[in-house]
Amino acid sequence: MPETVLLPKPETRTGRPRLFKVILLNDDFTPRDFVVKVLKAVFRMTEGEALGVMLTAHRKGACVVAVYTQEVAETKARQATDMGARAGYPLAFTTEKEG
Ligand code: NFA
Repeated sequence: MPETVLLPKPETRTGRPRLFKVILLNDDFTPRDFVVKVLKAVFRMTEGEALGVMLTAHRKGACVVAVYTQEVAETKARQATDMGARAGYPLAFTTEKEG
């Protein structure tokens, strides 16, 4: 009889988990201070860090917020995007595989 071999998930197979960037996308509608509030709440940034990331996205179109393991990156991107949606803003965070 062939036997089923259960492989560990990729994250438990290696000491170097795949990392994902969380990226903040600019839009024309979300107020600057709301973006700063979300960055501080979800990504535990100081006011100065949050202002810098918000302004970079505002000027360049997008800014890397932070790098995490895949599940953490996707959860934080969804939480941050949901905060905007609940307030009626199109604020968007995406994730992208690092390297
Ligand atoms: N561009 C938005 C504004 O001028 C601010 C913003 C910055 C929105 C970064 C989204 C991301 N109100």
